[in-house]
Amino acid sequence: MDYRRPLQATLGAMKLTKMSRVFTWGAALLVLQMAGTESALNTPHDKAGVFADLSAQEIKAVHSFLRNRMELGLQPSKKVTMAKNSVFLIELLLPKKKHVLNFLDKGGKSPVREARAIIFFGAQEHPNITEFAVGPLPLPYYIRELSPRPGHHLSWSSRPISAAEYDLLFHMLRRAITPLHQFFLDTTGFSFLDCDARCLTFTDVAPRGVESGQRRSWLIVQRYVEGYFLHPTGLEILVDHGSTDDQDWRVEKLWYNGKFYNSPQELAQKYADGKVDTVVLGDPLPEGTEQPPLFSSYKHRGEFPMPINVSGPHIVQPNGPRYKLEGHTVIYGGWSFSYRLRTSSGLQIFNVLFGGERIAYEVSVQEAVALYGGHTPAGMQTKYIDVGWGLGSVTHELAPGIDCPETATFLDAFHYYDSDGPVRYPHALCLFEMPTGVPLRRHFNSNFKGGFNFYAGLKGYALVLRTTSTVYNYDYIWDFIFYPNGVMETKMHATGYVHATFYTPEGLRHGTRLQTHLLGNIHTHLVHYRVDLDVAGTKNSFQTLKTKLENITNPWSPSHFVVQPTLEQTQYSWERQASFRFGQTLPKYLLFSSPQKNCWDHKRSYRLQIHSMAEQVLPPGCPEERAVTWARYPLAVTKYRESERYSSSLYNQNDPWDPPVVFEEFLQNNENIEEEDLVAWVTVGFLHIPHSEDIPNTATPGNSVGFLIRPFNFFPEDPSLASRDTVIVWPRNKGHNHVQRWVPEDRDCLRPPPFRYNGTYKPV
Ligand SMILES: [Cu+2]
Repeated sequence: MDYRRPLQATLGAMKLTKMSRVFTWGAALLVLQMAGTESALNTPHDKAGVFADLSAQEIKAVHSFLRNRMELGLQPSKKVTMAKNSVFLIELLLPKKKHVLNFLDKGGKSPVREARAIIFFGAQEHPNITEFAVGPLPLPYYIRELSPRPGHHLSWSSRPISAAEYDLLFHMLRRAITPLHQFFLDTTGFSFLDCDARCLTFTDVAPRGVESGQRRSWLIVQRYVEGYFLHPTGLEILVDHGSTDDQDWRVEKLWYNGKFYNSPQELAQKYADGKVDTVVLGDPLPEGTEQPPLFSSYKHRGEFPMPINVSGPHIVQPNGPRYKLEGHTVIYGGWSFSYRLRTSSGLQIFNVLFGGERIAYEVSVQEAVALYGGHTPAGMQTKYIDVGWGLGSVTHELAPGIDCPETATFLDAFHYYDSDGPVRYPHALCLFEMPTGVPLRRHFNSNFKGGFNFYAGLKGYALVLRTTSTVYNYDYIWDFIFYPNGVMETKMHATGYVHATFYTPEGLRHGTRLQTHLLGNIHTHLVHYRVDLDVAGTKNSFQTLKTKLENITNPWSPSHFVVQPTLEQTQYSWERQASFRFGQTLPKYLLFSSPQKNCWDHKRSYRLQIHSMAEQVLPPGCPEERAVTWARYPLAVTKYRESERYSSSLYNQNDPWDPPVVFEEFLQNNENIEEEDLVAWVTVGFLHIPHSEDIPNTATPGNSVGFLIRPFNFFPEDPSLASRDTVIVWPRNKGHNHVQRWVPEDRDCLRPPPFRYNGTYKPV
């Protein structure tokens, strides 16, 4: 992951000569073809280091630079107090696009490399959060304050929760609910004190309160067993932990099995008096080996009618990978792109080229939210806005053969998030080529006499860049997929444990009973992507195509009518016009066009195709909706602005009432979008009504959403014609048919390396 690694001389430059050149591209000829004449759009891959995440050394350099600034008064993040100044996050601060393009395309100077550092200033009268640019890397000597939004101050209460805060919360809770010890033992068999294998834990939900400035969290008390998210005890506790002095933290309220109590003492007293409607939970860990596994466990149970005890098919790659990884740049067939795993928000790709031409400058995950309904206070309170929970940082180890094929290249990531130095996340990303299982193209040319004139097919392959985010109970799998025909796809698969609350009959209005004491709450997953398309240059326009029926007199039979579709094209001039609300019909063809035309006089375009079942969840204007105004629009097209690079922030979760980033404001100036540098903002998602088969986990089939960008009159013909994976069969009258292929048939089968999984992530 070190971007400064020396690069091979063969990867000098790619030549671009309009459209013709792209057809000489092919996977087999990859490296040879990349040595060509310099041209404006060439991107030597060492230059792509501008997009590379900070290396461990760079993070250390920034951290020690900050620690040495005595006026900052920094203390370790792990120090268990809120009243301290500490560095919460360090990540790459992307340079301005115009500087990067000047560097990549015009031989301009390399943009200064800078870090974004977030400091929590808790050790002062008016605690605050301040963001800084620190540079230049690798040897920083300056610091500059950054403003997420002019005139907006980051409220102290908007900061993400830290490990130190959890530590304090846990200790405070243990103290505060001591009066409930017997109540816990009687109703759950578990406790917070002296509990060994039978401990209680909690899940906190957000937002934390009902208005800006608050930090009041509802905690769901759960039994700490395998899959504890599915083991609520029926008790939920509201804690005010807004003060920087944890001695001020208080339990404000409790909810138990449908009723509210004002204090742990009140609940304990009423319980002792026999005035609490208790639910005694069965033992989830009964003694004896004959017991079936816990319902929340991964251990297999039940029988398939036809048990299969041998392993399934594998991907093998006898000749090694057909993609190349140079630093943070991936080269595959006609594709080349750079990637980054942004600690705060997640996976991003940059400088996406096909056949040497830029298709997109950036495609990136911006936010993932899950908005819930429920009868319990925690259920009705939950609106998870996951960047505020470290969405980009919780990129845990991928398992070969399960999370990615065994043949994948696994890549580590370094995050500085609520730590005191870089933490290595081994195998956080994987990159692999896979057979898609369906031909990219095929045709059987029948002779309609029991034979054929020819058969031809192009094997279906795709390259996948994948990472995951495990946000407590839930796992998101993030994919960027590249096909040989110039199509790129993004996908989010949802899996992991559902967010669930204690079952009461009233809860059925908001979800499904999944176990004796478990309600799976309804929720909607929404994901926001930024798609900075640069379709053959930065000057693009947005237009849509749809069909309109016409009813005309049949020209060859005038007494009859012909009803048929016609093309209806709409040009969009203003941001507001190109912001499509949920509920409005989105035209089928969403086209981002270059002023350049193809040889048939059509504008060279890329089409955005959205695969989603999302709808408007919160009515515009309701209090917390301000944090997720992007979720009003399945698609909004804006003019590129440096100040509009992210649609959400680390702070939107804990201050959704007055967040620093409000996407709606990007549209307020209603800029002209004709022949401008355009950005498409795409919201995808789905309603999740939990069902019994979400036990133990939500499964990926059917739970993925995303979008594709597809060439539309961009190339004169299908660019996958350059692929050598085509097979053509010609019939022969005698003997075997003639098989034409360009890649030798492979009968070898090399074994992939044995399964290994470490599962730890450590400071470096
Ligand atoms: Cu879900």
